[in-house]
Amino acid sequence: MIDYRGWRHTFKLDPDKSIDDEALEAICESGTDGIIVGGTYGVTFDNTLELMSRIRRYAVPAVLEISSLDAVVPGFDSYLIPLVINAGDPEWIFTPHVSGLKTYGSYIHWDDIITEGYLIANPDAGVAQLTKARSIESAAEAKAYAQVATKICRLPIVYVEYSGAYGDPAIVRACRAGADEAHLFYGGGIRTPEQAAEMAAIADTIVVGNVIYDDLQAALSTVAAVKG
Ligand code: 1GP
Repeated sequence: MIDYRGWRHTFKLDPDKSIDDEALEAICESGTDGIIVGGTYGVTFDNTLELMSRIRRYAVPAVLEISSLDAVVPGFDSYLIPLVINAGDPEWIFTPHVSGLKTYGSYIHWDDIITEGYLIANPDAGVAQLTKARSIESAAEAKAYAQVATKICRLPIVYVEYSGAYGDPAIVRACRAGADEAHLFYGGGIRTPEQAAEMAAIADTIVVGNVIYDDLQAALSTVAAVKG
C-alpha cells in the first residue's frame, strides 16, 4: 500500500478532461507527493487506462479514487474507496460497494485498498448533487461527521471535499479536530500558493484539481507553497 500518511500535496487528474503531454509531465515531475486519478462524471475504463498509462511514464505514485465500477483499472499503486458520510441518498452509502465486491471481490488485493470517509462540503459540487449530500450546518456538525468517520467507522482518512469552491477554514479545522489521529485530506478550489499554504496548515494533505486545467502555472505554484 502506498504510504499516503507522508503526503502533503497531491494533484487530482480527471480522466474525462484532456491534458497534453507537456502539462502532464510538468504535473508528474512537479515534486507533488502523488497523483490521484478520479472524477465524478464521464470516467470510463478506457479514459482511466489511458491516463494511467501516461502517468506511469513517471516515478510519481498514482492512486485511483474509484467513483465508477466500470472504471476499475488494474495497475495503480493503491485504490481509494470513498464512503460518502453525508450522502443524503442511501443508495450511495453501501450499494456501490456491495456491487463492487460482488463483481471484483476475488481479485481485490486488500493491502492496496484505502478507505476514505468522504465529507462533501460544497453543495454545488457535482458529487454533492449526485449523492444528494446533506449540507453541513455548523462547525460542530462538521466535527461530528469527522468523528463518525474516524471514531465510529474507524476509517483511516477523512476527506473534506469542497470540489470547485475554496472551503471555509473553520469547517476544515473542525474536521481536523474530529478526525483526531486520522489522516485529513482537503480538496477544493485551491488556486494560489496562499490558499495551498492555508489549507495545508490545517489538513495533512491538500488536493489540487481543477486549476490544473485552467492555469497550469498556478497549479504548479501550489507545490512549493506546501513542500517548499
Ligand atoms: C476534487 O478535491 C478535489 O475532487 C480538488 O478540488 O478541483 O476544486 O481543486 P478542485
